[in-house]
Amino acid sequence: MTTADNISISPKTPVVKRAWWKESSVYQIYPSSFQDSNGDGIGDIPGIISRLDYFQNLGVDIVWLSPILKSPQVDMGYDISDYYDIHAPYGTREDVDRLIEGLHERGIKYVMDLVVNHTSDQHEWFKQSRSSTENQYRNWYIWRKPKHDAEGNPEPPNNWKSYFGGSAWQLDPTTGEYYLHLFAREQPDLNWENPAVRAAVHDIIRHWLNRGVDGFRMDVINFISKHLDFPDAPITEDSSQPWQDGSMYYACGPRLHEFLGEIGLILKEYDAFSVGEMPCVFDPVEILKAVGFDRHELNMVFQFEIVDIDHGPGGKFSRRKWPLSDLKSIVSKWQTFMHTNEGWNALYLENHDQPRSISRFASQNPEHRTTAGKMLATFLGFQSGTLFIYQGQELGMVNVPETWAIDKFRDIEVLNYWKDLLDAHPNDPDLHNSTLSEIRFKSRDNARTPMQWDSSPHASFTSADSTPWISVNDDFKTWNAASQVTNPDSIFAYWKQVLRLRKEKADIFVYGDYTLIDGENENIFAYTRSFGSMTALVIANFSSSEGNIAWKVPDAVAEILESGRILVANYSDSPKVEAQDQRVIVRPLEAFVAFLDVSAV
Ligand code: ISL
Ligand code: CA
Repeated sequence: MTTADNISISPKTPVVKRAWWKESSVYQIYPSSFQDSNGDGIGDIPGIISRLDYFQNLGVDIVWLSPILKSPQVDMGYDISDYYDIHAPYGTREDVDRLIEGLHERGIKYVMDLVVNHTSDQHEWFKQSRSSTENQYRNWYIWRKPKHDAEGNPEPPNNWKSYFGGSAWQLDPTTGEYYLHLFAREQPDLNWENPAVRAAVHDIIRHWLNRGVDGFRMDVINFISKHLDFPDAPITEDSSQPWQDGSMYYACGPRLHEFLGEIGLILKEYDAFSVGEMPCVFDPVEILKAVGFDRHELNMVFQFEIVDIDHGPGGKFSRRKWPLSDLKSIVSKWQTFMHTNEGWNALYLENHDQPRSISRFASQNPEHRTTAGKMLATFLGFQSGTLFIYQGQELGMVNVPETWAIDKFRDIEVLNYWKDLLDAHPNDPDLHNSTLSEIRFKSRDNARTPMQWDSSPHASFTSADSTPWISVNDDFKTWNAASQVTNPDSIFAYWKQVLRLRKEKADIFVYGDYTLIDGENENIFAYTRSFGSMTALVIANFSSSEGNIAWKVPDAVAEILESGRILVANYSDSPKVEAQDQRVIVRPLEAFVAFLDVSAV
């Protein structure tokens, strides 16, 4: 079957093509929160260099750093003012050279965050652009004339909302026109229609590849091609709000694949790694256009369907209770589709924009926390795709404490949201309290608290007498790397095992196919991976409160449980299989992988 854009959707599974980037696992570092080396309370590149052996010990193949380029840090470096210089508190270009060298010596690749949907408003291009309608950089950004209300006051050209509150358009007094900013007003969107902009981006890509970078994570890369008529968004949210979600007019826009194809040509020359971030798109056919093996655009994409699963009617800071069967449909949809159609998945539950996975998807209750961390590692780590681990996830770090008041938070998204709430509802303490608890649950700052290295002051993220830019989580005395790295029962040790198994059994865990088992069960997520004579059964019990579950083993997998062996398990004794009536007793949050190779029996 062939659809528009020459994407062929295959009715049967082809043999999955091999590639080094499919067999790799990636560790994401948030530079400001990883390791401070000079006592200013901000993580830095020399700090990362001092921890190089940690990555090797864990067993990852690639390290990705969130942005380290020069930036006024309105959005933690996702607002870049110079693509060729390093944010001074993080270090120098020479520090980056040393980092790359140290990683390469250990056989680890370096992936850089490429933020080119927008720049900082302090970038020289934007300063020029805003200075006059005649400036040669004017057309590097997206400028539109105002609309006017009945009194003749200027109004934004359309009703799109910005991700960080208010309209996505900002009136610039110098020329009386509006510019588009899908994120903060200090993050103007670049105009990719302009070939000079694309050439400048290509130069940046080549520059860093030539300097030793092995690939890129591309920030909101599906937003770079907009519908140029800028239509009003339909009213899909609270209709009293003037600003609405315009993503249907800027996500995966008309020229996206032309632009990605141009970038892909450069990446191919260097055999570089690439993962694109693509919010607002849930149709795998859309994403296959970028990640189809022979399309030569991107290796893989971060889609948002799992991490948006608990967004309620009021958006991210409202809750939605989701049944496990929803997660099963989402996972199975992407697993099967990419496998059948020569695409590829990026597997993740955490990153710098998401709350901690144990708090969000399982239970951070102390009695369950270790088991929960291992269960999620099992659930995610044996799926088909390239695996991403976010700093601290390998230690079972959790969300910020319930005691955090709003003054502890640092993220522009949350602070703007809070300010808008206070403006709209100044005298509603109940609403303030309930919102604060949503913020504690979902805020991006949950992922941004400093790495917990050991039980010394500030968890050794920074020196004892300095103040970290954001508070260390209260639980660091118990939950830290020092207590886990040498403990064979730790979450860290478990992740190590998962990573090792993916390597040792790449045929099945990287290239094998995926089948969901018992799709209706609302507690146990079970799937198989298989390749040739091998089958692995992956079981993950998401429930912590149902007690032991006597799981009727489906016929399709009974043999694996009876004759197979356990590769990895999060309870110290083996799973309890009662062979007579084909039941297995699955304990709270229990997870394991059973493996059978019939050619070896
Ligand atoms: O976390 C979000 C807001 O709730 C997401 O919508 C997020 O804004 C989206 O995933 C895009 O994220 C990326 O681009 C942003 C930056 O703030 C994020 O940190 C980055 O990952 C703008 O550059
Ligand atoms: Ca520092």
